[in-house]
Amino acid sequence: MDNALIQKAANVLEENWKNGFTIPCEGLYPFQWNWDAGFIALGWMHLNPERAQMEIRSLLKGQWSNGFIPHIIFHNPSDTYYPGPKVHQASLSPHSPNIPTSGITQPPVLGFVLEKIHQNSKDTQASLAFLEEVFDAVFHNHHYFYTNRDPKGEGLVYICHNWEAGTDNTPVWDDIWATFEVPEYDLPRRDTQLIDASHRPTNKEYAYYIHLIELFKKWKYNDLLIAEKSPFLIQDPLFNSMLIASNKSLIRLGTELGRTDAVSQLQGWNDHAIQAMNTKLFDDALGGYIYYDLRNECSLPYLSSSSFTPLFAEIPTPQQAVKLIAHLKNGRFSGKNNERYLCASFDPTSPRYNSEKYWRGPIWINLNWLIYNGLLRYEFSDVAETLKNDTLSLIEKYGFYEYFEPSKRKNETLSKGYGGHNFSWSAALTIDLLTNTQ
Ligand code: 9WN
Repeated sequence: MDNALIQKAANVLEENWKNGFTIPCEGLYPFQWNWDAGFIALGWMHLNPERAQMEIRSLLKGQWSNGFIPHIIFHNPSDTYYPGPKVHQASLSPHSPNIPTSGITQPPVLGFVLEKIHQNSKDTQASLAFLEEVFDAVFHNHHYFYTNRDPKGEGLVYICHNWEAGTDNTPVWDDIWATFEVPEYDLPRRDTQLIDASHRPTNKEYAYYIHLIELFKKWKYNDLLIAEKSPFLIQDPLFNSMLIASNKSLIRLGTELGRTDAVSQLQGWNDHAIQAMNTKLFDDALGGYIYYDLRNECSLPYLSSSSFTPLFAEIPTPQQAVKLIAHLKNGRFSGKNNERYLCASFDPTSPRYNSEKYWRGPIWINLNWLIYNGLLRYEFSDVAETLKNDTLSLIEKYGFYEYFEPSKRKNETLSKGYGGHNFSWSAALTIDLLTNTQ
């Protein structure tokens, strides 16, 4: 079964490879996306290491002069996606490159992706040469975050748009949307024409997403103005965990490359960041990491799959880790009798939970991969095994969908996953799950 599944996954990546980079999904997402590129490179590293490097090089072509890496690089024209380059207008920023990009970012996975590619390499000399080529760019990106997105010097960086989170319409944002009004926009959406609209965000939610982009354009994507005025300013546990995990990887890689200054800078950021995660973003009563609304100065007390991702960066203390896994075994996320596959993207006991809609409940493969690897790091091998088996059985049954139904009972009646099909990171991470023995 493993070889056949790996072959099917390889076919998906091959189909989505566009001569230098990989699109997440034909039609639905026709450009290069930031954190997708990282996860996709982890699939390519097993199949074709040269392509893993090309994927990263292509992403870095979109890097801005201040170190910022956008969430979409528009390498190629396409009219199947809204909002495209004309809406984002990144060229309003003096830092933007000469290739069209968006002006918002996504979770910084590149640091740990580089380390995994390096560990997996059979040619150490070539791998070191590649690291020499890209290390500074990734370090510059981390420098950008800590110098521009942590206005109070707390060790935690903010995101200013829901698309920066990657978990685009998590119900956590419902509280934020309630704090401001948006005009009516003409929304020439393509996503809802391509796939089942009930799996996608509503037009009302899209109006908020577009409104934020319009504000940033008015401010020419100036970070100081965004920090001062953006109605959406969130410290996100997933985003910060990715940054911390990537810091740790860059520390190890930088040590190997003899980059002493960068390493001590990264170490300083990380010590501060880990402490802040465990004090400010851990909710002891809920037993998990939560978001903090920096604009309205309040915690957002909801559990989501992001709540578990600090495990991946080895942030939780052993006591905190025990609280986290309680939700995954006869608990809130698994259900009292483990009647759900792991891991729902939002707290299934919440009235805001919707098991079919985008990030409001369904299972996503990249989050499962992060949580699985995090559980292994804490030696919770039985829950890790369950999570891996759940992931692979959904993929095996339906194929490489974008997201999946958590309820075991409901799955008995389904013949498909949710969202886009032949989705690249679902394929890439399946390959890694089946290939990597840790
Ligand atoms: C907006 C590409 C991206 C993922 C995100 C996922 C979805 C885009 C969209 O697709 O977001 O960035 O248009 O819905 O939510 O995590 O990176 O796969």
